[in-house]
Amino acid sequence: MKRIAWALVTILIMTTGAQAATIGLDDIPADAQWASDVWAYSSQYNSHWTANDAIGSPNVWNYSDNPGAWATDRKNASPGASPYESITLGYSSATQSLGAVVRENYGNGFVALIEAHDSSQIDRNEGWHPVWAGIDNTPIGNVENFYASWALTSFLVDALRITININASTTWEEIDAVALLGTTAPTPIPGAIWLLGSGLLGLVGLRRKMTA
Ligand SMILES: [Ca+2]
Ligand SMILES: [Ca+2]
Ligand SMILES: [Ca+2]
Repeated sequence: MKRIAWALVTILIMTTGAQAATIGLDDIPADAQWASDVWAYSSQYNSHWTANDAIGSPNVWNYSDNPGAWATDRKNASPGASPYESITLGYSSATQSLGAVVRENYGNGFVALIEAHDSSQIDRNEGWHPVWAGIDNTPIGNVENFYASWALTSFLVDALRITININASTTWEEIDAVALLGTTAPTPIPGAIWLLGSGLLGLVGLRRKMTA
């Protein structure tokens, strides 16, 4: 029994390593940074919906196909083609990081993978670490701030590569802005993390009872 309880705790700790939720702009901590420059992108729609449109603080306020955001040159992938596209954004102050906020303004629910770049690696093709992968359940209908969190990196992060699935919706998938979160977690604690936290405390309590 004791062994089973600890296995569950271990699984929960591993699970809490990477989480996702949506948060308000006001919940983004003061030490978060909006992207300062574009390192790379797989495609961009045209001179209006560019990778540069994902730099800086948010400027899209309505759920819409909006030239204030980055869009890829394909609305959807044709059958058999890869539905994945990416944008790589730089940040002016390298920092340890525990999360990111991807502001989604159209076709929401498309983030598939986030990688963080170790600033000590000068070669921009090297030093990439996957920090979040999973299901993005961001609801459609409103501009949403998708918050992905992970265990604080040991290295300083100076860029994020966001891989999106353009088949997440039948319309365009668009990113208005991307924030790199430093060492301060957003408050209030998103629902999903809170629930897992209570489960973890519950199991620790259970273990105490059993060994008493
Ligand atoms: Ca634009
Ligand atoms: Ca699409
Ligand atoms: Ca923008």
